[in-house]
Amino acid sequence: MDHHEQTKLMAIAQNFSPQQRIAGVSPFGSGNINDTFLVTVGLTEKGIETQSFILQRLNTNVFREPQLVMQNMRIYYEHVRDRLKDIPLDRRWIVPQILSTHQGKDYYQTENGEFWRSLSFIEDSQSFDVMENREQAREVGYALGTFHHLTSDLLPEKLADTLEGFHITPRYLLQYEEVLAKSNISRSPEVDNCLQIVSDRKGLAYILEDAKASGKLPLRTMHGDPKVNNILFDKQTNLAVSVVDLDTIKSGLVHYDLGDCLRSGCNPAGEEIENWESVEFNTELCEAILQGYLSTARSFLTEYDYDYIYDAIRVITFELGLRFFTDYLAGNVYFNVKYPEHNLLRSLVQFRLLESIEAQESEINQIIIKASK
Ligand code: ADP
Ligand code: GN1
Ligand code: MG
Repeated sequence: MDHHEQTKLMAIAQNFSPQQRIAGVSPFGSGNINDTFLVTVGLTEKGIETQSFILQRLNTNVFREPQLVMQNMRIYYEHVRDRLKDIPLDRRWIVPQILSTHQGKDYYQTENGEFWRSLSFIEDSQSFDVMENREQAREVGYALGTFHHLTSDLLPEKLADTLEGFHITPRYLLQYEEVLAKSNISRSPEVDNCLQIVSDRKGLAYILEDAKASGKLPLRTMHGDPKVNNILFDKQTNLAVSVVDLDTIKSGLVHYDLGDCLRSGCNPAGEEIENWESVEFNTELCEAILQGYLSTARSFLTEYDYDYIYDAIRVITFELGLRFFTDYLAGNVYFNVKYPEHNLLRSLVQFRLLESIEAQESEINQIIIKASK
């Protein structure tokens, strides 16, 4: 980050902390959508750094109505805060707080339309891009189950839809077909592989939406983006302490959430690995995530919910592969990329993960049956 950028970010950060001297701003985390920074604040004249907060530039190309994102976050925050006051959890559990500007607003907009917000920093925590062992995997399952448990009485219709079509898999298929028809992408074995995988599996796109339409799966409050690096772990205890990245909370199927947690948590090679052919779905981690999830989510799940867990894993993996591939074909307009083929590589990873899930269908189903008992 150059000096000019640093000065600009410090001035923006100052709006969220008018009384204190901003000591520094540095890039933080590894998200694909927003730009995240850690701000350090010097509380004394000498500027000893004693506090931090998170500063984020919302991607307004993705979130066209960012005020609605903040409205949802506030509804969520207040709901969960009140619930935890009544029935606290038996562990450290933190809901990121929205910091107000000195004008009392939940966000700050620059003259050129950039949309900034700040959140309290969850101290002594860290996130992981991949799960390294069963204990961690169990914890991400617990964290998602806790999120669903704490929002099970938050009426989903109170939440605005901040990203139309998000996790409506048939919509992504339609978009893919439109983009493909216009694209003049050069063919390669990798591109052909992706084209074939999508063409063989179009039916997958309808499984969860059909279950929703027929009333088998109800609408609930969902997180929308519970991949493993959106779960924070306490550095001292190694226990999950928070769920972050709350931009996509909305009314939907919790299956997309559980599927997303499993597809990201059971891929120890990670989403960004170059050697995509080595990607495998790890069933031991799957078992641990499900055990953690069901330890808190069992109370509100129905018989049908269990029936669709396997489908949820393959549908969301297919959906994400399709989203990355479509974005590659469209010229990388949605996900942040580091080089032009980045989204192609990401889609190959997800599609290989999907093949591994399909190859282990009966084993995964056994794990689901065992965990549900
Ligand atoms: P993106 O939408 O780009 O993924 P996130 O909101 O997930 O942005 O933030 C990126 C990363 O920053 C997260 O994966 C997490 O590691 C870290 N992070 C976000 N919010 C907080 C917070 N309040 N406290 C500590 N770390 C955070
Ligand atoms: C994006 O923001 P981030 O990096 O946590 C994306 C998710 C994808 C994920 C894949 C709003 O999540 O849907 O599953 O990338 N978020 C949005 O890494 O599109
Ligand atoms: Mg994130």
